[in-house]
Amino acid sequence: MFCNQCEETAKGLGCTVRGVCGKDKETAGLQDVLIYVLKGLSARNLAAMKNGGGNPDAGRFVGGCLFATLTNVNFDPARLRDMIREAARIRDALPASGSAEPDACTWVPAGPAAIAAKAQEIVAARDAVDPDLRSLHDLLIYGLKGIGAYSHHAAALGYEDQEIAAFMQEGLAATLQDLTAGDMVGYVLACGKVGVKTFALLDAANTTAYGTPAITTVSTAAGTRPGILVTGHDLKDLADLLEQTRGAGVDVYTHGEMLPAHAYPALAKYDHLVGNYGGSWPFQREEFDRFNGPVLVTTNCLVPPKDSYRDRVYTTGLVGYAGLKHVDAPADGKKDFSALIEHAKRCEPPQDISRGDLITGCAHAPVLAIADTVISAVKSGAVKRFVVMAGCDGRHSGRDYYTRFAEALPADTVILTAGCAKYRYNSLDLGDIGGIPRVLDAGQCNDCYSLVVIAQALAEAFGVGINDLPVSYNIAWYEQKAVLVLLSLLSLGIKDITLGPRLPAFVSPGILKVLVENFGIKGIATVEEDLERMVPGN
Ligand code: FSO
Ligand code: SF4
Repeated sequence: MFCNQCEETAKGLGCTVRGVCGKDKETAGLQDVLIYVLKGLSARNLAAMKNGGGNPDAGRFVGGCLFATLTNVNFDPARLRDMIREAARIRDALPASGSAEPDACTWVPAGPAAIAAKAQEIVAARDAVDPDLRSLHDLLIYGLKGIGAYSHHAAALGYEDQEIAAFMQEGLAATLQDLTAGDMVGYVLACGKVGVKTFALLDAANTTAYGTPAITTVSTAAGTRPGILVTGHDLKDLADLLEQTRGAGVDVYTHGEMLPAHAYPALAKYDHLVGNYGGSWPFQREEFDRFNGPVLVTTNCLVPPKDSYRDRVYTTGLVGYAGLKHVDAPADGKKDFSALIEHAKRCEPPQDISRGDLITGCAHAPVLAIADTVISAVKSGAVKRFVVMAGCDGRHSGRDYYTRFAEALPADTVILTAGCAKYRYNSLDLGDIGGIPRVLDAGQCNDCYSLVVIAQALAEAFGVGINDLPVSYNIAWYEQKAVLVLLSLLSLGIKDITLGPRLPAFVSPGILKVLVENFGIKGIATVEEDLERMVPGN
């Protein structure tokens, strides 16, 4: 196996024996083969569409499969094998696009041995590719995985966009062609642009379905009734579960990236959505243990479970892990959570691990509603700088850098955040500036879109360019959705982003040079050095 797609990749180079995330060799190979067949499917479908035919539903399928290969989503070989078979079936139902089709368009996943051999071949073929070109291929594929994930969430709420669906297929098919590094740079930047479009689509889907978020205080205290913990990013799963648990005598708690759900009126209206439990995904093994009740995992990040709570974990959607219970989506889309709800009733209430109240819901609409206050605070000098500290959390102890950085920021700075990186500092008592919380949490990682909308509105209000605002970027990344966030920020022309805790292993020295020279990307150093650079004269 070879996988280098996340920040925690072995030795900062690549996982070759077993993933640090827990992904084994077989699963890694199946994910590689799935991407390979998706490339062939995409090439065929694009050719067919050019001729007025094609499969209009292929984009949705491709997006879902890309999502399944994202870090910490699907560890289940049987499910991945089914996806490979289905991808080949959809591909083979399309007309061949000529005699010189690439192998990805015609190769047949005849059985486990053929798939395993193909997986080995795919890894070996990487060595033959120029390192910079390979780096651009990786960057594109990982950005596409982000698009696949976010477009899947939007599609669950009925929001689809043919341009986004087509771009996923164009990007995949591009990696089969003999393109120059320059061409591939074009695709990578286009991926960022389509990323912005995807974020906007999901924002529209979420706010239409669940209302405009409001700045909300969320309790982290445990109640006295049995509970169900919902983790991941899928708001629809949470909404359906809340409806099905009405009057059932159990409480529902959010975990990790579900925290912003409390800010949506159509979700907050349920009295039995009582609070947020625990922190970010890397701490789930201790927290799920202490929760005592069932846990519904709607998306990443799933960490291989401990035996002590394994029977209480239910996966759904694209999440998979052999041996865990899975809640399927039937054809009518209505998931049945009754087994999980009955399970909860037999459980003890959660142990209390509260960390005080948390503030969330600082999305573009509620923040722009107080734009006058924010603008006056900047003009008066009460707010000297905004620091965007969005992105992911992770396991490594070095991530305490972000806690120390947040603590060291001067009292006249405001943190803008989204994603699970915030758990490193959202329970610190950083106070407010004239009523503006010093940590403005826009929501999930996809709500980085809100941060962009806020920055664009501020730039317009002050009549300056986006890079001339008193805003610094100190982004933490872990998996491929954060790669898409980064590409989207670059596509908007945002410069001088600091990225950490480690730079991506898949960025070659040559491509890093391009990113540094054209966009001013930097890695983190010490808190003191970075503070001096990002908040000059603090
Ligand atoms: Fe966190 Fe995991 Fe949202 Fe990522 S839960 S790390 S960017 O998958 O998705 O922020
Ligand atoms: Fe390794 Fe990350 Fe890939 Fe898992 S997702 S195998 S930890 S690089």
